[in-house]
Amino acid sequence: MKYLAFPLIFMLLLFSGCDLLDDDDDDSSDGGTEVVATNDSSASSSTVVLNAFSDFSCSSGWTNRDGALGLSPHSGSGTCQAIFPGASGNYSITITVQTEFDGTSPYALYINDNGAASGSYPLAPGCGNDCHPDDWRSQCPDRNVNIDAGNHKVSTGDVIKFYGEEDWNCGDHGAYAKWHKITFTRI
Ligand SMILES: [Ca+2]
Repeated sequence: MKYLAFPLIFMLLLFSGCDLLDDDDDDSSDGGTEVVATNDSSASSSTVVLNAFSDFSCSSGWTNRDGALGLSPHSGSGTCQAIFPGASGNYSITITVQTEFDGTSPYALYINDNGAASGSYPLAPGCGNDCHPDDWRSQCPDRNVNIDAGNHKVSTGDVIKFYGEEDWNCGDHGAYAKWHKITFTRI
């Protein structure tokens, strides 16, 4: 066993370094499709995580914005879609978004083109209505928020589609519908 310890520790260090590029303190937005399932017939816990960067095919205009997948300025709106790889069942769905101080991006979630959830991101707190803080990165930095998208029946092979839209709340700068992942927790 001792021969395994060094490679393991080395790999852990490698993986932990991946988060250094993110400017927020959220956990793991990187990595591929993560399917944690039990073979237990009760299927009491099973979680599927679809990563914005690695699991979705997106319309043009999406790019890495401050560590999240967001829209390029003036691209308007865009969609990303993925095929649900998990087992069919009822799931509690959350969308992890990266909120900004200068806009509340509209978003929507569709399952096979049926609307499952929609709304607008909250504002990242700290700057009130001040559109031009001295240093937004320290005063009102982006914050990751889990948006509750409700409970839904999802089947293997369903098309999961995310829609996001820019919001120019501050005239010369705004919010770009930045997001990280969609998590499906079996209920
Ligand atoms: Ca912004």
